[in-house]
Amino acid sequence: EGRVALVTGASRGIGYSVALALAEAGAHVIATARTQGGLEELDDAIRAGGGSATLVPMDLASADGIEKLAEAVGQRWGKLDILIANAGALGSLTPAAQIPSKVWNEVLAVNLIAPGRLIRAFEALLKASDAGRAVFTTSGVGARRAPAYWAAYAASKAGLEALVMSWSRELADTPVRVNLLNPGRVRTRMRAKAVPGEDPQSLPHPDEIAGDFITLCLPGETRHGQVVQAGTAVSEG
Ligand code: NJP
Repeated sequence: EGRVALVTGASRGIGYSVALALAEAGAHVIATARTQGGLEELDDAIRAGGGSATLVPMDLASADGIEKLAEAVGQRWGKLDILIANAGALGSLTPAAQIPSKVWNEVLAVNLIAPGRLIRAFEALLKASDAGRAVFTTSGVGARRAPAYWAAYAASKAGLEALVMSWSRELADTPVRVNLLNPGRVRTRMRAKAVPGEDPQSLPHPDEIAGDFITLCLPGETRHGQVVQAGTAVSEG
């Protein structure tokens, strides 16, 4: 109750479900993504459940959207209780030697640089909360498991983990708790693009893993600087 949560990648998939679950738990949700229609659908669902949201259509790769958002959040609430940095881009699965610059730019901008800019823009507001919580959506694909043709995505998630681990150490003596969550395989548009032909019904729905994000955001949560595996997940991401 009374908590303010920012969720990136809230227009569909995992972010949509996490945003809805946070609103159901009483948080005011600031929902961001590029697709207005998805955000509006989320807003309708949150309102139907008696919750409230602020929609911020934004390309995370754009020049100063994150910084402007932090300024607006600071002016309105003076704090941020929960940051869910979840937006992700798969790019295209391509031999490493043939990854187009456009793909490198998108994948690194969304998966690595945007989380870095979220950290820069929101650290002070998370510290202004009495129990600031940040959860970054990572993947089973990264430095330790980098399948052929996944080079750009794997490199971006490996970088994300290094970024968040390093930042978590800087915050060790503050009340802010920072973790990464590996959702495992989840029934979303990204998964369908990554593994065409897979039966979607064999995968958990995003609603089934939203609770794992919520748990990491509870004021009593003590985990910090960890890569947490979603409960229903199988070992491969
Ligand atoms: O994917 P999808 P998921 N600016 O494609 C947003 C990780 N993960 O829910 O802008 C702003 O349904 C996009 O919004 P829009 C994965 O790496 C998943 O599966 O409207 N937002 C949408 O809301 C990612 O970090 C699986 O297109 C941008 C969201 O991101 C996270 O889970 C396995 C954007 C993507 O929704 C959520 O992915 C795994 C931009 N430039 C890790 N680009 C899995 N599903 O199995 C994208 O290991 N978004």
